[in-house]
Amino acid sequence: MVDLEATYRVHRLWEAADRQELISKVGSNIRAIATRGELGASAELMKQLPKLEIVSCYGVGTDAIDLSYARANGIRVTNTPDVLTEDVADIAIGLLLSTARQIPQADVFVRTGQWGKIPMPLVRRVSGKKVGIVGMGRIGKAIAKRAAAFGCDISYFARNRDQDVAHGYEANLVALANWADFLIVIVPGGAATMKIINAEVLEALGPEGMLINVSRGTTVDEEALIAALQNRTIQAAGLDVFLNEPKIDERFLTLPNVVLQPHHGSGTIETRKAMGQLVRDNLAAHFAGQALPTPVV
Ligand code: 8YV
Repeated sequence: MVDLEATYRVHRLWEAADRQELISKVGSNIRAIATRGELGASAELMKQLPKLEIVSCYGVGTDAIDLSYARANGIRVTNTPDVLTEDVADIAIGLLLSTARQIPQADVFVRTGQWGKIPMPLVRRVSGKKVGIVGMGRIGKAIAKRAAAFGCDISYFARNRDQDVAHGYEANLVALANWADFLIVIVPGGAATMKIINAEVLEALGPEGMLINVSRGTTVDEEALIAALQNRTIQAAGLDVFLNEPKIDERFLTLPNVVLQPHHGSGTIETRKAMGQLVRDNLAAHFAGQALPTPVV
């Protein structure tokens, strides 16, 4: 923000007590939106900014930006790919280890003085297991690389087989879930992937199966997931993303078999710096009339 303010006149919509009042006051002069992956930019917002030229997104996912409105109205859209790939893959594996080995629960076990009084319950192994990856884009590939280093057998679901990926391809998500011990979700959000992890997929994953979601809350049918965790239709889940973040469904907070993260996959100092730089580089290139470093539209 400080860096943006050095170059631009910045209006902080997210801090405005009355958003509509701010839009009425300055909307007709706004030429750029800087936004975040999970907030995006709706057509409703963009319609109120007649001079809008560019939406620069601090995140790789652009599912919350109305891309068809932007396209139809000559508004450029940029995102921050690549710089966050390794971190999101790290958190996927971190959540997998945390969920299977119950690292957060073991931490509580030590802190609350249970160690030595009762045995720590035995947990589940990760190494050598079957990992199903839902989505084989840049981050999916980085997750596969890490899972392979754990000696895991890997198979993936995607719209199309990727000829550059040597792992098994499964066009049927239920069949992948049935095969896998762990299902890791890393598809883009949006209409095409809405609730693809549904009750049938969870049923197929089974009572020893675990779900890891580092994509978007929208990709999972949360009602079905909560029921599956309550009834032990699946064993456990590790979640970085939810519907209605940060006001997530409170039932998640009471479930012992879920590890929760506050949408923090890209949340390292190193990556957030690089993401911020890319947001500014895209804006600078646009206003200098140069090619955009990472265009989406
Ligand atoms: C967020 C993300 O944008 O890259 C994405 O699509 O969801 C994240 O990196 C980030 O948390 C900033 O809000």
